[in-house]
Amino acid sequence: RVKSLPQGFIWGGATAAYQVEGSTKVAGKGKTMWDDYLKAQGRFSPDPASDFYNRYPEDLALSKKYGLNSIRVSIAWTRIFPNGTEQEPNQEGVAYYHRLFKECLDQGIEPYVSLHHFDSPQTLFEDGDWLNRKNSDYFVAYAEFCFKEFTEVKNWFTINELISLAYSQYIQGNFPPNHHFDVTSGIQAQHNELVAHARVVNLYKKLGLPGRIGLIHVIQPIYPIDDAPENIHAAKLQDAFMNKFLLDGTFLGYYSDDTMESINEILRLNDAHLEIEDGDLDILAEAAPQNDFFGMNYYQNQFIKAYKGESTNSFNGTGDKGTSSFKFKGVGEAVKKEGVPTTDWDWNIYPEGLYDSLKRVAADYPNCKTIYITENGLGLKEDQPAENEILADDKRIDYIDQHIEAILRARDEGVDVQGYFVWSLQDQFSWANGYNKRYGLFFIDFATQKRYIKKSALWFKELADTMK
Ligand code: BGP
Repeated sequence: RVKSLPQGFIWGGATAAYQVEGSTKVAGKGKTMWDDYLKAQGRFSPDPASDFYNRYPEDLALSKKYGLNSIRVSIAWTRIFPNGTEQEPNQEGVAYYHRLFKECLDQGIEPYVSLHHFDSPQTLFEDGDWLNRKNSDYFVAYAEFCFKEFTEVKNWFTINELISLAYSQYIQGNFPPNHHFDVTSGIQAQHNELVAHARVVNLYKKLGLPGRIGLIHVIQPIYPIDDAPENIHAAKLQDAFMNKFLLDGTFLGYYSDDTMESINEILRLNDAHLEIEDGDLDILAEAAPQNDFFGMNYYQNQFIKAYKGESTNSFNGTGDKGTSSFKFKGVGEAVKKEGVPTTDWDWNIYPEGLYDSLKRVAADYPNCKTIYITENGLGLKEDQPAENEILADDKRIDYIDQHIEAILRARDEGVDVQGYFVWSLQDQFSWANGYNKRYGLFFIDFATQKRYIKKSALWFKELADTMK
């Protein structure tokens, strides 16, 4: 059953600063938008997370041992500029990332580095986060600092999952500031983040730096639940909001008429509006052909049915199967499809959606060159293994195996996929789910921080060896 990976394939594990580092109050670090929010919520703490701040050498050694050649990490903006706005960097934060990158390179693990992974500085968050365009100036300044400082990094991502941030903050309401169906903010945040990304890409290219740069979108392909015309239309609207608006802006450098027709219909039905300032589209157009690569995250698809009532939703952040619902006025309602399995968090398991998404991006966006799958994986509730026991996570292996299969199929048909990062390298803190949703190749006992091997790590190694 073991397939083989193409020579030179990027084979890595993914992490994000706030989800793994812990140590949120040390060495001059500033608060992110999560610190006070999580404290007030009282469900779970971002400390110690996976204690990666201290234990990165151990996790990198494990990565190497199990055949990984790359890692996704993010820089915590608030370790470098604690308020997001300072002129002078926090040297302890700068030194930490130099140590981390050095350890990666010493272990032969190539770092792929994001500048923003859901962790806006608290001060900027209070000032409107991405909705306040002034904050993008601070983001560009932070990016420029990182490019000039961390010259050992050759692969950059600007922002991780622009849609998830906008959607979770302003539509689904499960990220601070917890707005539900605030459609104006939900679309404006997408646009503003995209312009910020484009400004950073344009800057990177102007600086003539020797590395590569791109961004990360999660793609959730949307399928109508059946062939009824109203359901097909609902799926088209939801797709424009979740995928096409950002893909167009990123790789066409403008929002196509077809996309704007759908977006405007959604805005009209929800009394919402989008402001595109003079010059924004020039910035997008300049960046579109300059992305060196595209990071695609993929977990699941959505099946959609038309919905005309008032918007309402409930988020499953506990793993109690069947507790989620999503109904977006005039757009659609998420429904389950018979025969498509779901996780305890109600996520569809649908590898075909990854194949379809790769084919779609390759067909519709010629500016999208090399693709890396920058996240894909399965969240499970898992029990503490016994000393020296290897945790049997066959479900995860099966999930990853089916998705690798989809990737290799798309590749055989000409889609330029050059790598895969599993979400996640080790068990981590999950934003809206806490610690019981585990994704890692390595199990962590969060109380002692001891690492245990899961069977999926062995499977990963076996596949890595096919490249030899
Ligand atoms: C992506 C994020 C990650 C990660 C993952 C799993 O959206 O980029 O940060 O958390 O999804 O999601 P969750 O933790 O909600 O299960």
